[in-house]
Amino acid sequence: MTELILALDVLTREEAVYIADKTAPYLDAIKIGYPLVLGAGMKIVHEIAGLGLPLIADFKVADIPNTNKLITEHAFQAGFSAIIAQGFTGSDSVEACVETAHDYGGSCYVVSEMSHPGALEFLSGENAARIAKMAVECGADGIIAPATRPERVKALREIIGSKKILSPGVGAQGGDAKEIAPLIDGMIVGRSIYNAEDPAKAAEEYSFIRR
Ligand code: NUP
Repeated sequence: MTELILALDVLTREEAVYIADKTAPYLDAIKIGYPLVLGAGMKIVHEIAGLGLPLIADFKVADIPNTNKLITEHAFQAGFSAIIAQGFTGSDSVEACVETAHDYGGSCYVVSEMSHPGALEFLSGENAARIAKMAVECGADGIIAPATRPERVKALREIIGSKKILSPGVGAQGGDAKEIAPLIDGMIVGRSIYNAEDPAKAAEEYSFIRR
């Protein structure tokens, strides 16, 4: 089974609560990042957590170890159950996020290769592979890999084995849900659900990946 994770990148509390509430029956988790917490404040996390779904903090944490630890602590205290960190900062920074997440009984996912075209300029190929290997060595729970490049997801799977792959890039970024779903553990979908006329129906249409 592949999980469906909503990227809740709307900007207001009202939109966030409405969309999360409507789509929740079809979701396995909700990912919240800067657009929503900057728009609605961190208190939105507590409110959305009330739906009972796991919440993933997409803060792409990318600082020195001490700052990474402080950010991760803040996220878990706010009600998140997982956090996404960048991997290019190196193993000490990643370890700070992983250890802090695990101290809270949560998970940490490390971005190995991003889904947008510009990702190919610096952080794909060999560098992405090195990041994935390092993420495993640091005890991360999984990686973020691009639904826009299934062949890269396959290559990264060879490196990380049974660790989880969460994959954004389906829909608005051009990735194909049917093609990517069998290769990953969690599919992250944002605009093609929250911008749909009927977000619940749009989320339900992805339910085939959960079977
Ligand atoms: O490589 C990445 N690509 C990506 O799109 C890493 C991410 N975390 N994301 C996030 O996934 C992005 O910030 C957004 O929240 C979501 C994809 O949303 P959408 O393209 O489906 O709207």
